[in-house]
Amino acid sequence: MKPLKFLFLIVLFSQSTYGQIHPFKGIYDQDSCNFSSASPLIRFTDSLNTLWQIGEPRKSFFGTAHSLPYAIMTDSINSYPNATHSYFDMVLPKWYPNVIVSFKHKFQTDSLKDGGYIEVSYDSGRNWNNVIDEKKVHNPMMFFVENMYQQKDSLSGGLYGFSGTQENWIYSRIQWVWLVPLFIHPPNPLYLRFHFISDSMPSEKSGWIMDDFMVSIADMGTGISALKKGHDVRVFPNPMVTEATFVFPNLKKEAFLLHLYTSKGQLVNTQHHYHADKIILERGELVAGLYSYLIQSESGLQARGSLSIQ
Ligand SMILES: [Ca+2]
Repeated sequence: MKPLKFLFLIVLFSQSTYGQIHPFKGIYDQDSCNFSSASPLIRFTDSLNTLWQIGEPRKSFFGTAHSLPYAIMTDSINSYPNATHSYFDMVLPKWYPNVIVSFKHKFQTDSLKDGGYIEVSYDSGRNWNNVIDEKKVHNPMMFFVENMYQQKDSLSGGLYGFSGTQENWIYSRIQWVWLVPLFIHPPNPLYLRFHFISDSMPSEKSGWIMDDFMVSIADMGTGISALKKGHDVRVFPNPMVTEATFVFPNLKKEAFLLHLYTSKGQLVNTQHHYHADKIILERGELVAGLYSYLIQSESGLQARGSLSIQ
């Protein structure tokens, strides 16, 4: 590849049609995977996977993992084969009203032919769309990316994706914001699928290496007013054992979200309800302890309180 084209490609990835990630009132990390131990975030659903390996890189272009010792990559030793297509999935634990998915990566492929792309599914893996088409396909309230490919970075077959050579680790981030209106908030967990494809022309290139996946949320905190008084929300029983009922006035028949946080501030449960004036929280996998809840309405009403689980 000519050096000039090289530079052009790298510049392409560092620009974005969707601007920068919006931190609002702060970004809070929720879940991560650095490949030093098994993580429920990463799943191998491609039964024909011949490509993706978690391990220690042993080819010169990859160098070492971003966080030692392990990363996920298209073969730890050999160049990627021609005419290949393999993927792995990332399944977010919950749908958050706004979410940022980030990862560190580098790649070496035949430019505009072989490379990687990311798809998103809102229905647990039945339908997939390229994540760069989010505004066109799912139209979240806001969608931002950093260091991502664009709708003009084509791989073979016309798919949009990363290709060419990215020698140093780059930090790519994707952000969805769904807070208002709540009724379009997707009901299922967000699935991401990381694909790697190559065409029929052999090449001696390393492929794609990724590490340090992170799921974060941004604290929206904008223009929210409290429900009239604290006692407008009743929670019973509190402490709860198997379930608790949250009752609140909902005269405008708005959609409401309930968020439950641990005492350390980690979001562990999000529920959304349409037109309800009560929300029943099932215990599920929640361990005993003290939690705090936040209830938010479509128009920005909110109430906070604490909930004890025995
Ligand atoms: Ca690592």
